[in-house]
Amino acid sequence: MNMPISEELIAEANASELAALEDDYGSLGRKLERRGIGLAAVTRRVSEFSVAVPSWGAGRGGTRFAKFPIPGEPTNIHEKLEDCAVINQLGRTTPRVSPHFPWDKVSDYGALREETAALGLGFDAVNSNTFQDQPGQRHSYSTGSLASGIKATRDQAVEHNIECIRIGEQLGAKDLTVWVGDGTNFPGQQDLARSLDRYLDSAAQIYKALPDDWRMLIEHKMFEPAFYSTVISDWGSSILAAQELGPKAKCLIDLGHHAPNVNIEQIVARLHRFGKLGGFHFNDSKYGDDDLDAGSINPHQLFLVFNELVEAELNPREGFRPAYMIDQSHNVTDPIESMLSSAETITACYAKALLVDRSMLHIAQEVNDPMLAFRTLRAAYDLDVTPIVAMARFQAGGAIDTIKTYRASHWRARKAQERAPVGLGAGIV
Ligand code: LRH
Ligand code: MN
Repeated sequence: MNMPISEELIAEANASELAALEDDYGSLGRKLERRGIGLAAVTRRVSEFSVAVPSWGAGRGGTRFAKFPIPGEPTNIHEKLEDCAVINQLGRTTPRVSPHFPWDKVSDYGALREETAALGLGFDAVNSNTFQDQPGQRHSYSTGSLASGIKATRDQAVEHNIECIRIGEQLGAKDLTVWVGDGTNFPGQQDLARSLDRYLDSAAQIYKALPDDWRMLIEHKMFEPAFYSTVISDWGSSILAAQELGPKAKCLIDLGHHAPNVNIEQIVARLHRFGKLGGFHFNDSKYGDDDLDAGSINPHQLFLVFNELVEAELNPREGFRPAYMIDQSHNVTDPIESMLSSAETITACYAKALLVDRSMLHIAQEVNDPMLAFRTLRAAYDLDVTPIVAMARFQAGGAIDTIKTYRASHWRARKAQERAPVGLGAGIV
């Protein structure tokens, strides 16, 4: 494997951090021992955790107003994979990349799979795109895609999704994520029931094309780009569609796709209860689908989501294999730093959820002692688990301080010498 960052540089950086890490790790171990928890076992569980990075997150993102590129940002899938390899080499929790088509289209997917493996990476869920028109496209998605009132447009969208499955098979992926922006901006613009029926008919054709061991992950979103109604607007529409389609159809929760203050952790529990919890797009938001760094605004919510996931791990439903992926838009940071930071925050929330005294929690719930139940959860949330996450990373060959080591590598400055400048523009990519 050709690792992008020199192992010597990582070893040198770790050498100055290790003593402090061992001291913090030791004292946390003593604290957990007093709670009857073995630190080594938790560290092992944490080292088995991983989350996929979005290929589109390797570049700077933007809004409808503007995008501010940085020198040395990736300009194609090959450069995006290089940067994803940097994130995995330093952080050791992101061994898979979730690609998006046609943004990541190439002529030889076999070669792309080998190139990716040589970087120590694999592929997670593939994403289709029927929310933008491509040059030379026959039917515009301005009227929608899978739910469009125009049959030729629906057929084109179905065809594209099936093409994504075929590409994904060559890349070794096992999931297709389907998010459509289909909806309306005016009351009356489309019949709300017939729109869903058209979506279900199109989705059923995609479902039929899924290989036996594949899943279709339906991603709901409350609004944007449509601002009056969205065909798959919430978890209710998503689970009904997934139940209608069949066992290979599951629901994907993008944390930013809900109204402010929606209890997302309860949606996790509900989808799991009915065996339809398929995966996540982790990010954070304060207002809309802000695609901010995971846990940067509301880390407690992310912890509560993982609290439900650990409960789900303890009570698995058939086919329980949630796909964990990041989906963020890095408008003001170096994308590599944001994904290093987000992967650590997500892993830390999982670690905290593992440290909840579940028997105490369940007793408190049984005896209706809300304060004891809340304090039991909070006791885990208040723990500083960074020594666990850093030790797991260090033991896997990663950097103890990922961002400090990344900056010491001067990766971005080096890439600014090699890579073509990215043009000004607007939009997410
Ligand atoms: C839609 C979404 C979806 C992706 C896109 C890049 O808001 O979350 O998951 O296809 O962002
Ligand atoms: Mn998403």
